[in-house]
Amino acid sequence: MSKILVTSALPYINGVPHLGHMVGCLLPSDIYARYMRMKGNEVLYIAGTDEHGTTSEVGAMKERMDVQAYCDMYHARHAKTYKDFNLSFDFFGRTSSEQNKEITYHIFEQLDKNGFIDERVVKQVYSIDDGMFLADRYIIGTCPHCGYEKARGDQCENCTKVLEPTELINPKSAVSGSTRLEVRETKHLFLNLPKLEKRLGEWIKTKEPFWPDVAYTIAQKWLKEGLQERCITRDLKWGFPVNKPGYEDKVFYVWFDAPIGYIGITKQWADEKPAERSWKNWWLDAKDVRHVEFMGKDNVPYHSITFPATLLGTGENWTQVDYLKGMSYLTYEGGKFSKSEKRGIFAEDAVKEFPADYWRYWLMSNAPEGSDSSFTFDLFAGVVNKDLNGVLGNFVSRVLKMTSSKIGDAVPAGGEMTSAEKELTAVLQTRINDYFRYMDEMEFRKAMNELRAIWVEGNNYISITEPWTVIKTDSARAAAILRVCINLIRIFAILSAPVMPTIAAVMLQKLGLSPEDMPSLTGFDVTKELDALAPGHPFVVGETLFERITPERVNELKQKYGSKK
Ligand code: B3M
Ligand code: ZN
Repeated sequence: MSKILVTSALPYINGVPHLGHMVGCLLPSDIYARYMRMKGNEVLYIAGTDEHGTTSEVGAMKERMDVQAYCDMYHARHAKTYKDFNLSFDFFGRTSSEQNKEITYHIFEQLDKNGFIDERVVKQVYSIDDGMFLADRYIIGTCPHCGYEKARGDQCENCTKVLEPTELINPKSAVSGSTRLEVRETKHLFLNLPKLEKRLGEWIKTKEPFWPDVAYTIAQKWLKEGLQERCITRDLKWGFPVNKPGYEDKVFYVWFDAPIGYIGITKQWADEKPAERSWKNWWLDAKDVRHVEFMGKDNVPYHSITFPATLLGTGENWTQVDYLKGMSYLTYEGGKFSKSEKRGIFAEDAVKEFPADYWRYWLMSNAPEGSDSSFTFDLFAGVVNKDLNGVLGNFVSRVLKMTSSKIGDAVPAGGEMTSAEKELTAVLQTRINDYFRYMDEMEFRKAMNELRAIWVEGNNYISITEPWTVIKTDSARAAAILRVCINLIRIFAILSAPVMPTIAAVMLQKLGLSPEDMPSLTGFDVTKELDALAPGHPFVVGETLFERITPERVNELKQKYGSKK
């Protein structure tokens, strides 16, 4: 058993998450956490809302709310959505918590003491019409590197290059659209990344075999371009006030305290039950912890460069990332998800239309790993109808109905096993091993493909053995076949549980079992598991597992959530 710390990028508090956010970090981290728990590991799965920065100040301003009240409201809304999506966080916290403030202050003090913090007078963009200094991301203009016209002042989301807002061509305020911007002088604190570059480079080398290409390539690109000092303070009100004399009226930059949030949120979790839980066991001198992080690819530089460097600069032994899973983007009906243009289905609406497990399975089967992938309602309906309804749902109802009507509502007794079962066992064991290997490697599309192939083996087996024909001449043999099939339902439920926990529980319930009865996935032996439900074990046929999505419904959904113009 190992200790695995699983973190998902902390979604910005402003606004509500859409399917792209779900598939980019929250969902894969949940599936991985559930899978690792089922293998018998000690897992701590942490996430929360990223609450500081201008995004919240501006969001609150737009909704005419006090920033704290605004964050409280959206935090609750995020938490509810993720609960509806069945995300199994051990704790869902907030970067604005007292615990995070305490740790942020500590880390800053260490960096300052060790000489990695520099004071600089900088020229910053002030918006005359907005009456405020504009945070980098609130200045929009053309990227000087790739020409993308909607680049933000902190980073170009098209070429992922990190920018200074003054580099933008034709800048304007994203708050008001005003171009009456002027550059004013203000004093700020900088993290001296160049001084940490060598240490960071050495640390990254130790991670090489464990980092998927996308993360490693992005980190290497940054190092090759040379690291720049990064400003870690801002002229804002909402945030942690800087704990250094002369800077009391400024706050830490959101990207300084957000990743520290993983630690702060772990402390929130520990503080709930201090007698049983320790945050330090996971974060400080915690040699036995493997830390796996999930995020969209635009977040990779902060997690592979800035945050690791921040932790290295403290001189303390913080848990660093061991594996970083970066995801590409999900498009919606051929374009971008856009709240302002009312295009795209948001997570809280998605679960009102269909059960969370439909989304979970679709999103992971089509995860944007390597390259972007595209969501359309046609594709979604196709997968629900074919894979879920046609393959898995159909197998379960066919087997249980046939057994119930021909033999009775219990696992049938008697009959001989033949070479068909031997072949089934061998094929399944190979496929299941592959499924586990892909899950271990976080290759989710491949894992889901394998999971579906495992369900298909059930249908193949029943087509080859034809229990409905056999029963007319050899009722004992038919009983043996159906006994194997009912045990397959249990196996399918167990294997599907990380991705479809609710459906898995319903399948188990039909067999009089609950998720607590599931065996560990470590050492999962098909021969043994095919014998788990003994003759006489009762079952209920119950409801069908999935609903079919009709073409009419697909059209309705396209109308409702926006489609290609
Ligand atoms: N809030 C960006 C995002 O939601 C940012 C991630 C922080 S992770 C510490 O994509
Ligand atoms: Zn660019």
